[in-house]
Amino acid sequence: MPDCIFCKIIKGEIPCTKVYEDAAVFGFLDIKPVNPGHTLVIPKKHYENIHETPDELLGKMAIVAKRIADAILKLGAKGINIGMNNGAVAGQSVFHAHIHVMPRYGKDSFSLWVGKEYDGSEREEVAGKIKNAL
Ligand code: DGP
Repeated sequence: MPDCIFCKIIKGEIPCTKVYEDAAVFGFLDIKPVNPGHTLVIPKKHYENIHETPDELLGKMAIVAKRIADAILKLGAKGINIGMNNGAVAGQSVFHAHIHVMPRYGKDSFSLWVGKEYDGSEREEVAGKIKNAL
């Protein structure tokens, strides 16, 4: 994709700090890390999000994300958040699929969502709809 920042990074047209590369998957440090070591794992081929990414490739990305998370833990992180934003409304700002691997140390600016309550039969209804849509 000519205008994609991450495609340009893979092609070497934009510099990055690479931590991993194989035939299909690329890993590099996020320019705005939650904490040092925050890594983005991306497919070399352009897919916009999780929905477009073929299952086998997504599996390879997940395995690389786990390996990087294992390495970061060995270096002293106390935990790891793995995240993927899909769609602008979900916070995706770069539309080339990527998994965030985020080291956690206990004190940082990262905040998790606050859950809300279901109304009446809503929980069963939504579960039924999801099961039917699978
Ligand atoms: P998201 O909001 O999930 O689409 O995350 C995109 C991430 O990409 C964001 O945390 C910042 C990072 N990012 C954006 N542009 C660049 C870049 O040019 N280089 C690097 N290393 N990271 C970038």
